[in-house]
Amino acid sequence: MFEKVLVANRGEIAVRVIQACQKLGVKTVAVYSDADREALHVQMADEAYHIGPPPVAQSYLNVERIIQVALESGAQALHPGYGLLAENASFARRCREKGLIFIGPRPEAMEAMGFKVKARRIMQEAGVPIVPGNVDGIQDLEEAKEVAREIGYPVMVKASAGGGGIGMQISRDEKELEQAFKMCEARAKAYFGDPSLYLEKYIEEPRHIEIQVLADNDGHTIHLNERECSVQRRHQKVIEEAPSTFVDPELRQKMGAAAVRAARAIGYNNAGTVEFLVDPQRNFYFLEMNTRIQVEHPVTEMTTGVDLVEWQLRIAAGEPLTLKQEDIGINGHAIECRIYAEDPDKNFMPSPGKITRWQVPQLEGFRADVGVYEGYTVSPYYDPLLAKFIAWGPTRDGAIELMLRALGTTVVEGIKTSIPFHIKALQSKLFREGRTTTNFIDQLKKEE
Ligand code: MV4
Repeated sequence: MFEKVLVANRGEIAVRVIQACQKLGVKTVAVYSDADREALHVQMADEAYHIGPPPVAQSYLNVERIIQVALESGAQALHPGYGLLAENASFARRCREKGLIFIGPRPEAMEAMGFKVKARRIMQEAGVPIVPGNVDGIQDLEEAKEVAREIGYPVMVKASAGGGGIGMQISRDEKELEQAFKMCEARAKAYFGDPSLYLEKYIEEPRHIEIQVLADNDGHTIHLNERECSVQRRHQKVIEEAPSTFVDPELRQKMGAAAVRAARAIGYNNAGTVEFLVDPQRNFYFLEMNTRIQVEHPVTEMTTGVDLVEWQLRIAAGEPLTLKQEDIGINGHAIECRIYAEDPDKNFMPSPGKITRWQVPQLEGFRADVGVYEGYTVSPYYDPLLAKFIAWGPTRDGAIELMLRALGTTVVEGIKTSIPFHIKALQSKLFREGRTTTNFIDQLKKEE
């Protein structure tokens, strides 16, 4: 195992990674910006180094400075967490050049998944179902119209270089396609510096269900079941759970096998997630692969008993994955609520500021992954995720009850949080009945 690891992140995920290192007896190095001098991850690490001013471009994305700190501190490896540098293949390459181990997949695997059309082609060849559409880019509007006629309306125009819903639009007829094409082209160019687009059949009322995978450096690959992540707001996940109420054992087996094929097709190593859209008839389609640890990984940990961050470290250190597919079961049910510094009464407007009171209960089966503390000031510079609440129960109802108890007894003062939204959501008939589709939040408003 490594002696020392640099954690190239901040907030709750930096804390989570530091805890995993502590469990394995690994020393930790934190990095921080001017805005994070008082941050929890800095206090928890064995050493901490200042890397720049608050904007991420000058601090947490400052590749050369972070690598310099890693080398100076004597760290052998670097954990990128999620976001920031986590899916940056050239950063992973730079680490390798400098003799540092990047705790994540090989840069080649990241690159294979970074470009959507390429990823679709690889998946199609590997026998992983993809959304009907084209696997070569589209040259112009005329070609788009042709492809749309073939697959049938409605279609979705997407950016080849894209992700996260940016530069993506539905077209229900040829006239809408003309507008969407122009719009998406401009967005794709602005956001990704690449205007190329492709088309997919539009899947109505889809669910977002993803499969966790683990693979060691020798290609031994397993899946750890699904997470249901359909409850989202503007492509930002809000509540996640495992298992999904929509997935039966047969579908789980099929999706799991497809996810393993996807990982093998790109020679994947370390922890990863294969995202699928699932339609109301339970057809599933590959959407993208996330080549990092994800925010919602704890619901998988709590239902499988597998510590995913620990395995990330072990695999990166060259250990074989000793878990076998038949070792992975599902124990009970887990739900995660993302606690953001946002005001749900003001259209989820960010609510930075000083936390004057922070009291989170300790309950059996309840886990809180926290990045803040009482007296800490939430900076407007970063993602407003304060903490994640994860509740486990032998049944889904049990998990919901425990989460409601935790949310109801948490005291936060000084800033607004998304806690009132979560209480409303978990109490709704819609959520209780497991009707957690991608339009859950709109439907919740109607139910009120
Ligand atoms: C789709 C879709 C319907 N049909 N693709 C949104 C984010 C991006 N990763 C993919 N997304 C979608 N792609 C086809 N062909 C609907 C969505 C979508 C969505 C997907 C998962 C969770 C929430 C969503 C909210 C709006 C749209």
